[in-house]
Amino acid sequence: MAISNIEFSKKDAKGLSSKTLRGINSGMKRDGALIFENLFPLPLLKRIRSEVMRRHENGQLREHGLVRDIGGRYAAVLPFEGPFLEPAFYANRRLGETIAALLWPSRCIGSLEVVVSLPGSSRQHQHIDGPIRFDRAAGKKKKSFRGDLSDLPPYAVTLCVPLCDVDEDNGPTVIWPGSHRTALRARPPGESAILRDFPCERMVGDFGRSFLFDFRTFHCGEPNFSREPRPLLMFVFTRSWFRDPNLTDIYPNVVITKRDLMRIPERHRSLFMLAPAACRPLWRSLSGGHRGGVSSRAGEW
Ligand SMILES: O=C(O)CCC(=O)C(=O)O
Ligand SMILES: [Fe+2]
Repeated sequence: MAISNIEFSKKDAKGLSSKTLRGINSGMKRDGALIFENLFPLPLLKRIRSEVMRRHENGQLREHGLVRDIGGRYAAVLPFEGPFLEPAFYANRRLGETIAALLWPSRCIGSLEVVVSLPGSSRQHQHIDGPIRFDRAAGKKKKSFRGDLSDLPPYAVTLCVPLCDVDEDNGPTVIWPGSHRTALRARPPGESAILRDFPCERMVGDFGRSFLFDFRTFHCGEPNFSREPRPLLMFVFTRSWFRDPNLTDIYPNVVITKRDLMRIPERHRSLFMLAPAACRPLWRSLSGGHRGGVSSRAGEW
């Protein structure tokens, strides 16, 4: 069965209807993934695309935001600036209510990245984004946690927004729906078990379509055979206690200036709790600032 397509209707305008919420919850439970046809207004997405392509073309993404670069596919953290500061983006009502249905009451932004798959990029290895493991040492051996964690509710989800039309040739993301229930087993499955046990679905579609997946859902990016880059926005939401193990060596994961944070309406501010601008720096006078980031300079993060 194909990944559920959530089409928001007029009934969802003043709060998601119980039918839509049922679709969201049952789709995530069954597949660990959902597709949205009309989450963001197209004019906003066009502004976001121009902003991302400008920063890609002038080299800023690589110079200031680079997280990883493998096989012609690079990921960079984006700052909350320009169109990303529009409430219609970060506090989009339909998105917020979807995230609340999955992670409420403790949710925050985990990161905002763009993955640019360049012409000629190769297939990415099949993976999940942020595993949680409870292994421990038993003498010289590793002991896995034997309990069944496959029923755990989501702890982190990624909203993916391709910033172009995506077809079979220009590097679609491939998802193995249902595979999220296997990721936290005592022995996580290998690639061949996932290929054998789950169908795969390519996330192709017109600009404007987006998809959401559980951190435990196996996926990968396919090669880009076209002549154009394929930019994919990855907007991560997590429970407030979760930290993405793939981002431990970068800082900050959420970039917003103190000034812009103060302009975010108070009811949305907790979304940005992982930004240095949202933290209270301690011991400043003795240590001379923390990691050079949370300094006493006004307006800086
Ligand atoms: O490039 C893609 O389609 C997927 C990228 C991805 O899964 C990742 O960077 O973790
Ligand atoms: Fe990934």
